[in-house]
Amino acid sequence: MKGRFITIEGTEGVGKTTNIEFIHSLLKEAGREVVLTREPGGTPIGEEVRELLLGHKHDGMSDDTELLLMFAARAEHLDKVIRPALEAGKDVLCDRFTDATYAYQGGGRGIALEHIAVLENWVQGELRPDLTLLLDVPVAIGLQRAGQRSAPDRFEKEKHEFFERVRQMYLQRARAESQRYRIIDASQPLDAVQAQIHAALQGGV
Ligand code: T5A
Repeated sequence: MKGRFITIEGTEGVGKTTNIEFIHSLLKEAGREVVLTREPGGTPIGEEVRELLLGHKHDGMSDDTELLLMFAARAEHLDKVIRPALEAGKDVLCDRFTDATYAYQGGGRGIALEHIAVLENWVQGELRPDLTLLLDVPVAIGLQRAGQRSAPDRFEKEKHEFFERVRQMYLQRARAESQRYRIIDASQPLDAVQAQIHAALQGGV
């Protein structure tokens, strides 16, 4: 049996890290074997690429370099973790995936969506998430939450307008692919957010 590929998305500080363990426990309670992973990252090479992308050592990185590094890490992740798990019948629960590339590199940086689609088709073939939970909050609230938690990474140093474009691209994609996406109002208190997540998962994949 093939496993299900579930991704969690959203702008900075929406609560992905906070909620992913909750989702993990719901899936396990439902009897699923789950591989919990993240992007960029999820493999030794991917985690090294994550450091290049999020650290401040390469603050002047070109937009195309950033895009290609995201997909380099993703190719390794698919080969070593995601495809083997799905083929073994396990669910894969991934903190961010290619929707983040459309939102950040497409919406945020302004890279042509057609270029991202070429890489998506090359690296993923036909593989797409079965379900994507988009945690949505106004940008100001997300940045405030993220700022309280840790020092800003290379992305978190971008301006408010950048994250507004990221958020709008996520929402645009969610509306265009409503079969796959569930939009969660993550501006609510945590118990209300988790009630929405529970309902979204019960709705099936
Ligand atoms: N990226 C990634 C790209 O540009 N392209 C790509 O293709 C990919 C895959 C990755 C960065 O890489 C970029 C996007 C990102 O900038 P990341 O660590 O995955 O970085 O992403 P972040 O958004 O930076 O993750 P964060 O850890 O900052 O945010 P979370 O996980 O969404 O938020 P979380 O859970 O840490 O919560 C933040 C704070 O809010 C509180 C929490 O307790 C915490 O203190 N909180 C709430 N407070 C009140 N009410 C609620 N409902 C709350 N929920 C959480």
